[in-house]
Amino acid sequence: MRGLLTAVWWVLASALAHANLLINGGFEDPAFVDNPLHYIHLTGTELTGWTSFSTYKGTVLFNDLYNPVSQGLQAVQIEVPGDWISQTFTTVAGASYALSFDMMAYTGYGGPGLGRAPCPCISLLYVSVGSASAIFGGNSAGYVRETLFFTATASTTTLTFMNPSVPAALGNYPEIDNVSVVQTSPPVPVAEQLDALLSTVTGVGPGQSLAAKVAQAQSYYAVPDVPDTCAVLSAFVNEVSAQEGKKIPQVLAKQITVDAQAIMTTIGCQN
Ligand SMILES: [Ca+2]
Repeated sequence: MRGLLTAVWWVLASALAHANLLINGGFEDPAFVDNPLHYIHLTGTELTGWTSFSTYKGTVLFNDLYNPVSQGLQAVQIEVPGDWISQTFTTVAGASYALSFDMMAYTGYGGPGLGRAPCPCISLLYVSVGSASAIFGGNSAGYVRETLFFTATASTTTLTFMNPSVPAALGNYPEIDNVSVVQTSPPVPVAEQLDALLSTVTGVGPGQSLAAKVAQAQSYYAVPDVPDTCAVLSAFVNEVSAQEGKKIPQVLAKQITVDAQAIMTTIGCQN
């Protein structure tokens, strides 16, 4: 039975693998009637599927008479540092995903390359999704497809595109289009996640305390005794937090915390 369920899961997972989990990733809705500016400003939730935040006039939804779009008839520009758009979508904790999007910089400032004042014609975009975040650079030469891989840590995941607060010299407008999130692999079984966590923390921190806690969690989970598995993992996360930047390097501490919390989410620990 378990083999059959696994087989069914894999079929479902492969079907899911090609489905875009985002709504309106091409920014075609709402379609706007062209005007002399060839764009409109959107605030709040007018951009279907997305939430927008702006300290100025809003997210710029434009057509190709303003600047090129990479898909369909419209794309967005996040004009002011600190402004963002975001969308929350359904995920499976522990599953892996790929976020892809097309990005460029506004050509009105010249370019490609460094362009003319007030360029450089590079736009920067801060992207945050699931357990991953990164800053991408766009160029006014044209759209480049970017990809960020992430692992979901909960049943929903929020994607945010933000114009980072950078020096005005680098403040050209980031433009994005054709955004998609697809699942690339099903969740790793909890037993395998615990094995991986044990191997990551072996030799990390003071004594064998962290490794001992993971081994204890493995014993409880094998019973299965979920409440005690949760209690041990919770104590593990607290110990990592107490040692972060001391006996455990900060980056490693964050990583093993995310890994442990992903397991806790998957098995349904009540935080
Ligand atoms: Ca589009």
